[in-house]
Amino acid sequence: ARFMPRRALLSVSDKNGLIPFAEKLASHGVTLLSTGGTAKALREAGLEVTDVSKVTGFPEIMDGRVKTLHPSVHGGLLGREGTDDAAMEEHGIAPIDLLVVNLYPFEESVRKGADEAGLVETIDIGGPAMIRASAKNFERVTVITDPEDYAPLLDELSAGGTTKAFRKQQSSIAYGRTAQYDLLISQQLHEGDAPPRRTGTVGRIAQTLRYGENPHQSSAAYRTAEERAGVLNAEQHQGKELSYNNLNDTDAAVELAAELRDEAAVVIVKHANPCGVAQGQSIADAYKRALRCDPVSAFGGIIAATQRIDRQAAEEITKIFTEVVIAPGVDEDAKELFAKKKNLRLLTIPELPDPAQLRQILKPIAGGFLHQDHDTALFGGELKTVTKRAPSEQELADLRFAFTVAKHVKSNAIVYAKDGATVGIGAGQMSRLDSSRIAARKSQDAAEAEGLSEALVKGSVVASDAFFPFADGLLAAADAGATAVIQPGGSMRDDEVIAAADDAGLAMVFTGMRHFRH
Ligand code: 93A
Repeated sequence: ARFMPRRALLSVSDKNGLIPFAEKLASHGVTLLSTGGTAKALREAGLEVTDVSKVTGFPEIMDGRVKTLHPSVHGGLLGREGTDDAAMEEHGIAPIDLLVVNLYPFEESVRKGADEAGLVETIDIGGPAMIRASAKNFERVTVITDPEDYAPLLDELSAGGTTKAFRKQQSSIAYGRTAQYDLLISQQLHEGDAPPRRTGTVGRIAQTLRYGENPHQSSAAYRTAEERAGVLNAEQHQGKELSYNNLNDTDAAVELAAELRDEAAVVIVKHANPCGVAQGQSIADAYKRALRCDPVSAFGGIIAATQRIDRQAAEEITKIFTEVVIAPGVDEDAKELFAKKKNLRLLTIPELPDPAQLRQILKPIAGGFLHQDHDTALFGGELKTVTKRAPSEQELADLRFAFTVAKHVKSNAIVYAKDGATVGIGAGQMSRLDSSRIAARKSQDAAEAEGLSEALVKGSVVASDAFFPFADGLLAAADAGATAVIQPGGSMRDDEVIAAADDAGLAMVFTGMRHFRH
C-alpha cells in the first residue's frame, strides 16, 4: 500500500534543489509548512507556504534557537494513526506526513575552523528532534534528510505515494545522519589528551566496492567528516574502479609520500608495505631509484609521487605493470602515455596531506575496537649519537630518510638506505633478526638482477622501527654491509648493543621514539 503525504514540513539549511523539489511536491497536492528562511525562499519562488509559527501559534524566538520545538509540530510528526486520533483532535494537532530537513552546517563550521561560539551556534537542535520524531513514526511519516533523496521520493509520489519499505529505509538513513552529526559535535567539544569517553566513526557511503580483501567478502568505502587529502578525495583519470586493496595500499603510499613531500620522491607500495622508496633529481629519477630496491615486488604495485608526473616519469613507470599511480598532478603528455595502459588507475590529488595533522586510527577487535591517535611524530628530540664514531653528513641524511620509511613499514621493520633511496626493506616479521636478514637478501637479489657483483646494501645505513633487543640483529646488519644505524634505543641491553656497534666500527644514533605499526 502506498501513502500519499498531504502535509509536509520543509526546514533546510542547504537549499540546493529545494525549489524544483517543492514545486513537484505542490503539484502532487502536498501542503507546505516551513521555517523562516526556507519559507522565504519558497515564497520568493512563487510557492504557497504556511509558516510554522502559524501552526505553533508561537513566533521563532532566541535567534531561531526555538522555532519548531512545539507540540503542534512534534505531535503532528509523532501521532499514530488510530491510536492518537483522539489526542490530536483534543489538542488541535494536524498530522504532518512528510518531513524534509537538513541540518545547520556544523561540518562546514568545523572545516572553516570556527571558534567555540561559532561551533555552538551551528549545533542544530530542532532539526534532529524533528528528524528523530519522524523516523520513529515511519509507519506513517516519510523523513528526508539528504537532497540526494529528493528524486527517489518524487519517484515514489509519482507511483502513487510512499511504501513502508521506502519510509523505513529513509528512517534508517535519518538515524544514521543524526548519529553522525552528534558524534562529530562530541568529538569537537572534546578537549585534553585523554581519549574521549565514547568515540567511533560514522561514515557516509562513498562507493560500494566489488568485494573486500577477497572476492567472497562484501565491502564498501565510507567518507567521514575527517578533512584529509588522500585517495578518497582524489580525482581518477583512467582505469577500473579502485578495489578495497587498492584503496588500502594507496592510502599507505600517500601517507609515506606526504612525509617526503619537500623533495622529489616516489613510494612504491605492495600489500600495504613500501617495497621501494627514493628521493631523486626528478620524479623519473626517484622512480628508477625506488624500483631498484625490489623490482620483483614492485610488479603490480601502487606508486605515489610527491610532485607532478611528467612524460619522462610516465615513460619509466609504464615499463612494468602498475596498479595505481597517484600524484599531485600529471602532465598532459604523461597522461597520453598512461592511456595506453588500460588497467592502470591514474589518480591526482591537489596536495599531499600534512603528516602532522591528526587522524583517527580505529582497529576492530572482537566486541569493540581500539582507538589511537595517528602516528604524527618522527623523532623524540635531537638525534643522539651513542657510538664512538659519529655518522657523516651523508650517513645522517640517509639515517633520517631510512627511519622515516621504517615508520611506514609493518613491524618488525628494518630498512636499509643509501643516497636517499631504500636498498633493502624487511617487513612484518615476528623477529627483528629475520626482518634484517630478509632486507639484506632482497638487496642481494636486486643486485644480482642488475648483474652487480655486490649487494646494494654495501655501504648503506640501516633503520629499525624499534630498539634492537640484542646485538645479533645489529650485527646481521653490519655483516650485510651497513655502516650506520638509527634506532629508538631504550633496550635493557643498550650497553651491549652499543659496544657491539663500536666493535664493528658502526656509527649509531638513537631517536628516542619508536614506531610500531601492525
Ligand atoms: O536552532 S534550532 O535548533 N531550533 C529549532 O527549533 C529548529 N527547527 C529547525 N534549528 C532549527 N531548525 C533548523 O533550521 C533546521 O534543521 C534547518 O537546518 C534550519 C532551517 O532554517 P530556515 O528555514 O530558517 O533557513
